[in-house]
Amino acid sequence: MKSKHEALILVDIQNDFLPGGALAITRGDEVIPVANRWVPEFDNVITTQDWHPPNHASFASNHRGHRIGDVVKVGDIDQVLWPDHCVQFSEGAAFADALEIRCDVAIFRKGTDPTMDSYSGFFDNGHKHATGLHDYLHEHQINRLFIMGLATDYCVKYTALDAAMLNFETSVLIDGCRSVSQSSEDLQEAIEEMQAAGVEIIHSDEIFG
Ligand code: VGL
Ligand code: ZN
Repeated sequence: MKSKHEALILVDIQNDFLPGGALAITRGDEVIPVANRWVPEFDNVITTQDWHPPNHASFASNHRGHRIGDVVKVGDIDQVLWPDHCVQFSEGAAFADALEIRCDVAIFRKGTDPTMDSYSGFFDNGHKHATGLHDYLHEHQINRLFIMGLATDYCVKYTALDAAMLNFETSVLIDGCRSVSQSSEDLQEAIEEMQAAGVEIIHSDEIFG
């Protein structure tokens, strides 16, 4: 690694996605040591941070008569309803304590618009508003991305799909990801969707041995 043109993107490694958190992902904490092993290998480390206002449209609590897991229309977009999570400035929205990120990490917050969710680190789900990540990568002449974090089937997948669509050479470090769905078919589907878009799926062992 250590090429100026490469970046590591750590997706949403936040307390609420870890065991005990508001939107706990099974074994989500296992991505932390993988991240800590990769961070020193990169000149450019970027994190995304799910960062919702309390009245966010993705929270079931903001839809009377609906429950977590329901799918509703928000505008013309299908929105899965989640428990309240990653509320701005809350402990749940903070990065995992054990994550060893340097103070020079670049942070891109997403999901800040109360009316629109944002799984991807690049754009909201309607592809209307950019987070600034694309401009940042362009300004820093970064063309190769390694992506890992939470969750494989949501924010990692959509970040990787947008990265490939924007013509970045994109790899997902799959051992550094965990999924919301515990179905192996759902995981396989997410992997195939990324591969079909040109994303390379790799395992840390292939690089570290
Ligand atoms: C995520 C659901 C809701 C994620 C964020 O980080 O994958 N999933 N908000
Ligand atoms: Zn969210």
